[in-house]
Amino acid sequence: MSKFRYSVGPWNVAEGADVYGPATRATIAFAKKVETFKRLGFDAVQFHDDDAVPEINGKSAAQISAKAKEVKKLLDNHGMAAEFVAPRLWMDEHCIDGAYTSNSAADRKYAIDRSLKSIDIARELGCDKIVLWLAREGTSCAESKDPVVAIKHLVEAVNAMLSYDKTIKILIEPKPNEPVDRSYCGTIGHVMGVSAATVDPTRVGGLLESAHAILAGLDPANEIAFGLAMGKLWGVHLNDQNGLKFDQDRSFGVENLRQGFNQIKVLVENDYGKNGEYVGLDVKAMRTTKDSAGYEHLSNSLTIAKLLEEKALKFDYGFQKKCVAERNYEALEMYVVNLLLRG
Ligand code: XUL
Ligand code: MN
Repeated sequence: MSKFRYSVGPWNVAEGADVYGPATRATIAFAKKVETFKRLGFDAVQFHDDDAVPEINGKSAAQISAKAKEVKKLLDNHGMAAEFVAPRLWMDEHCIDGAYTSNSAADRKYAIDRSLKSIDIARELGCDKIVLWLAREGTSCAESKDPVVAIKHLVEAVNAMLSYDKTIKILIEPKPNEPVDRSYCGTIGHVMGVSAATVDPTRVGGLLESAHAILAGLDPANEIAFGLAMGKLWGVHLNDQNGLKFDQDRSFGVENLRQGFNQIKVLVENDYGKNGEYVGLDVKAMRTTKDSAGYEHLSNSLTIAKLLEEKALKFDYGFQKKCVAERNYEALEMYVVNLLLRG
């Protein structure tokens, strides 16, 4: 029995298109995905704003609210909660040069207005978390933006959200690159810096994605630990990543099992979830996957996470202490490998 509640986004079941080739799987309707997520053992759905309210730009406030209410009803019918809403700014024509850090004042305003709409949607869905994946906040041409001004614009945008709704929480999801080459907010440490600079740091925290930490050359378990130590780890996107390349969103634990174990271990040790946080997955099926296996990356990730949870609970802290006292980390390391391989 897992001590965690798990969440997943509708984009985690996709058609398999990549930048070099078209879709390889059929589209599945949102309602069908929610039903299947529930059956697989998930408790909550993660949303982009336009996952909940498609074609958001053309809709009035009343239309947005009506559509969000419909989605809430669907979630209720399946006994599912909404974990967060994330404005999908990177897809919009106004955000070609970034959103909150765009060089265009009009486009920065668009980005903030749309983020406030995400807050309205979150309220309708019954959740109090907004996730900001800062996809295009940075540069590919380094000299195209004043980085100091841009980072201050980022803080101003978060302040605008905090002032709009006095109880909303903002979770920044850091990523060092992709789609931009140089991100302004690449690690959980950067997130803490932005948080401290806002008008209400108590409502600005982080969501750590394993693959993003690996892309920054960092250990995801330590990044999770940093957020936990600051009391600001309010979400995670567990997945895996084979080294420094494009963002792979592999199934959790399939590339580096020990690293996966240590992420679960630090979450278990610190009673993550005690304030209602979910263990989110952000995993993608391989393009080669057939329709018939279109959810297996999710069920596999869940199984691996739960098995690692069992391993974390079995971890022998007495033996660990002995190894530390003797400074025999060779023995400790072998113990961990044996725990993972033999049980
Ligand atoms: C992108 C990524 C996003 C966010 C949600 O790398 O992880 O899916 O998690 O906007
Ligand atoms: Mn993510």
